[in-house]
Amino acid sequence: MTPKLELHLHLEGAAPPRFIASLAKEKHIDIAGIFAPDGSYRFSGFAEFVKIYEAACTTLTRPEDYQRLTRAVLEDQAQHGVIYTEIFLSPDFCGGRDRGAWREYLQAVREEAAALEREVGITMKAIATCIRHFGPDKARQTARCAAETAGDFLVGFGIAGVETMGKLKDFRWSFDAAREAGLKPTVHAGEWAGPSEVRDALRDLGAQRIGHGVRAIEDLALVDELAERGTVLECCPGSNVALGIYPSFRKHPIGELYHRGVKVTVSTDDPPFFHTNLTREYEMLHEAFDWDEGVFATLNRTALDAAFCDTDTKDKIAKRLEAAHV
Ligand code: MCF
Ligand code: ZN
Repeated sequence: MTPKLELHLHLEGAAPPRFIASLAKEKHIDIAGIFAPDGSYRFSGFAEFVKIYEAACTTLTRPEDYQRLTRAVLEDQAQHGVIYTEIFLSPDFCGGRDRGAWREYLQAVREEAAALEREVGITMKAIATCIRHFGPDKARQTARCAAETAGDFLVGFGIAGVETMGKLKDFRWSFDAAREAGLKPTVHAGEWAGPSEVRDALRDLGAQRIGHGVRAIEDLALVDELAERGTVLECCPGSNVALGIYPSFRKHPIGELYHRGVKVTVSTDDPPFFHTNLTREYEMLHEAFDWDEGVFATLNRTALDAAFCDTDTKDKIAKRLEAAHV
């Protein structure tokens, strides 16, 4: 199987619905409304997605819940050939932005990730993420949690959530604090809003990578700029199609962005919500654009170059990629 890197995956968003349903039952939390009769997550459109995502998070109340979740998610990724993954985690959901609690959650995730690295050979790093629709004040608390725990496991700082709310420049303090602590910045932009959000992410927050970024395609001068700067887009085509931004993989701009020299990578975002996994994403891209192993090897190499981890980890992953392509 092609070894794969994944740079854009929300930990709670990767929780299988059965996992969340069983925690809800255990804790007598009534979230039955978030499930369809067949047991999958039920939502229609982005606003409802955000609502049920956050409802699912109410079942994750202890570090050990995140520990179990980490195991479930990494085991699943390893099944799809993922050897390196960066996962979004938020102090907002892990202990309600309390710095002591956040440390405990992060430690639980980190220990389980280390166990999985030994057991199935997948390397995980974490990106602390603030939530745009919670506003800049809460983001500052999130950034303080993140800055205190920056290191070889927590390597990045990001922002996700409702892109049409607020202005990115209002989150500058948080991104500056995170950057000073050594965390590398990635910004969800150009998904629900147009190219101007991508420009803001670069200018106001100094984003090294853009989460999604696909709507940059609506401004070809920006596309050229992204290509020249070498900014990496964390594209999640299946997510965009499932949420209705594009009608199909064939109509997704990842093909044209790649063709125009933009550095693109492929991730699943929130796989059980979008009925996808990385194997399916590759298959759909093969069908839509005739991408072959050579293109996928390029995308994985791009992901490795753009990874936020230390150089020793990069060297180790590079060797595994090379071994697969001789
Ligand atoms: O990338 C997708 C869609 N665009 C924006 N935000 C999210 C996506 N998946 C999860 N999120 C948000 C989610 O609503 O990320 C936050 C939640 O607020 C969690 S980050 C650990
Ligand atoms: Zn995302």
